[in-house]
Amino acid sequence: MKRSIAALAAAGATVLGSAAVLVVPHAAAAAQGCRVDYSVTNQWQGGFQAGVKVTNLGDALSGWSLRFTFPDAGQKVAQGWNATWSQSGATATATNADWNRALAPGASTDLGFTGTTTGANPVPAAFSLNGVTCTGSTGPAPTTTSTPTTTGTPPTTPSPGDTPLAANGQLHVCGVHLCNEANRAIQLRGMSTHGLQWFDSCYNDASLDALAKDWHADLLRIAMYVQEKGYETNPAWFTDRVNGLVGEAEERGMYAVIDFHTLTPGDPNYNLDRAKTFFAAVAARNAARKNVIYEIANEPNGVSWSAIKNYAEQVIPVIRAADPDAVVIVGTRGWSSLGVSDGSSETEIVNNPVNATNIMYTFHFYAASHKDNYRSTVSRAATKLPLFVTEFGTVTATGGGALDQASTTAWLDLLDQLKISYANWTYSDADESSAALRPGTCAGGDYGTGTLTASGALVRSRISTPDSF
Ligand code: IDC
Repeated sequence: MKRSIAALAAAGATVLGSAAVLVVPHAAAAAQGCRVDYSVTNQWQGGFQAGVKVTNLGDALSGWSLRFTFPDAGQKVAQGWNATWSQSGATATATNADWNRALAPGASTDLGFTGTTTGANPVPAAFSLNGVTCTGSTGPAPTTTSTPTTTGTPPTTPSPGDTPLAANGQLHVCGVHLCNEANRAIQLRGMSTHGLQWFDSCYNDASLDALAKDWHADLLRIAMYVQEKGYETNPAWFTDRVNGLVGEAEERGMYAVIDFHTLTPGDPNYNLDRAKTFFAAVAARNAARKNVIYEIANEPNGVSWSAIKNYAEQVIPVIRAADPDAVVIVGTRGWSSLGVSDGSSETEIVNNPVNATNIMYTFHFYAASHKDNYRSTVSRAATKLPLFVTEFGTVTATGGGALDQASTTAWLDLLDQLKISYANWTYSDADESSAALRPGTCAGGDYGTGTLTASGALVRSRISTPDSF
């Protein structure tokens, strides 16, 4: 269901002409106008989710407030994002957040909310921006007959299944969080594979059973290197292996992050064509699965945020074309440090976000190398950006060195508090201290707790505690 409303109300002519004199009034009122694209993106018994795209068709705005009216006061905004939301009677108001305060002529910003409804059609009317009505329709007429039970397949309220996937179903981004089908903010905790080109033998029935049943992991991140003897050497094999592991995770009720593990070279655009080919294939294969999350570039480095954003805006549509509702995670500057390792910060993303919805941004840390200044960046950024720690280590950024238990604990406490999902590097028996399994484990085939390294034991003790879904 989509509704578009457009208006350009020229409030005060700016130019007056006569035969020979052109008069520009000194204090001409600003031209104002707006268009709203409102779509109900999901609906279920008693509730719905809506996306609201606001386009400024007038002069530049340095602050704005959007109002609209529901058909009756039975519809209520429950949780909104990318604006401050309030409601009085049937009228809802969304006021700009700090970072989307400025709207240049022609610029748009995407907001959204989840709402409750008593069953009537929840499409509102009478949109106005700063008091100026947004009128005229440019999109398909709204559906007026839909009810929660007749629009598509209503997502079932997850019954408290005994796996993370059964309990949560299809995930989506809600504000700065990852939410389950019931719109509850959740945190997923799990493990990352090592490079499949080197440690493929570590991912088998016994090891994945241990991960799901003994570790109680919610998540398997599938690290598919592109270079270093990875995907580029045999696209068919790697694509097939990734798809196979998505299925193995699904069978065990775990989510799967498909990690396009770019590292060297650091500019993801180097692999743009490969990424399009790969994601078109895996998104088509996994579109009907609810357990898939796409991570499009592991660790961009030596490259600007605008180059990363450009890459993301080309790869995301390829994924959406095949699998429209999956969450996509975008790597960040400076080895996915939100720019900090490059002397920058999250501000460049906040000011210039990727033009797409249902996305999150990657943050990575290695506990012995990245400490307080990185933690304060994450605390601050997490109020504005949806973050996902798709990779972290308990050791130094080389993947080796001593375990830093204090810093790891500080990090995981912070992520728990902020409900930020994470995966640990690595569920493998690599001969390096970041690996969770002792060297030789994968050849031996026993994945019991006796095979864990110090890092593995520490991370398992965190991951295996009950989830709060
Ligand atoms: C490291 C592996 C190491 C491998 C190297 C190759 O641990 O065995 O030889 O990659 O490139 C990252 C990367 C991740 C690194 C890891 C540790 O995403 O690929 O793995 N790390 O250096 N970012 C920060 C640290």
